[in-house]
Amino acid sequence: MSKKDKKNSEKGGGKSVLAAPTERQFVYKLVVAGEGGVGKTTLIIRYCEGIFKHDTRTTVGVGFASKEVNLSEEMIKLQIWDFGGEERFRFILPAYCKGANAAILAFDTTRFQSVRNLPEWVEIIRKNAGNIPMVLVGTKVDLEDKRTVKREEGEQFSKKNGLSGYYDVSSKTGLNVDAVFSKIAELAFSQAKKGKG
Ligand SMILES: Nc1nc2c(ncn2[C@@H]2O[C@H](COP(=O)(O)OP(=O)(O)OP(=O)(O)O)[C@@H](O)[C@H]2O)c(=O)[nH]1
Ligand SMILES: [Mg+2]
Repeated sequence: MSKKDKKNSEKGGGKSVLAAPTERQFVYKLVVAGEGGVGKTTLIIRYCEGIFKHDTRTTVGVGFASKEVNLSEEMIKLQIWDFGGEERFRFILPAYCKGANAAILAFDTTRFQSVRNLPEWVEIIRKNAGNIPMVLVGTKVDLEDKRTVKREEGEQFSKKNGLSGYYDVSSKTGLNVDAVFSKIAELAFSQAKKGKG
């Protein structure tokens, strides 16, 4: 909020102070990052539309979605930026990190290489968005037979890199999908409050 807006809102927007207060809404920018094919777009679709889409296409550049979350009586709108994980899009991502309030970092629990590359993603985000809250997710846990990365390894990476937690997720079964985004909304909200105080 600009100084002028703040002053106006304190004065009741310069109009009648008797006007009924409108519902407050907090808008936060969330970026979702991680290697190509780990399931970022599928996770976002599962969260926003409640469906498992098995035939997503590679995200070309960056995708966008948004959803409102109700967090203990506050309306929070998440603007979700879905990063194309393929190497060829890497150069445009720093610009999209700017102003982000929180991040979801994803790797594929069936593909060890996607964990190896996590430090690069942490760096891209920290360098361009600062020290924002970040949650790590290990995707596709419904594919139990193919799993090569254990939950403990995700938890360890999260701790070691100062992230705000780890979740096993499945966009197929829906496991932890809502929980991850609720956690992100909560973290972005409390971080913003801290910044103001
Ligand atoms: N079984 C299973 N498959 C999944 C899950 N999540 C994603 N997939 C599959 O993984 C493939 C890649 O998913 P995407 O969501 O397109 O991956 P992405 O991370 O957005 O990839 P980029 O856009 O290239 O960065 C798709 O075929 C999905 O159906 C899951 O939870 N379970
Ligand atoms: Mg995608």
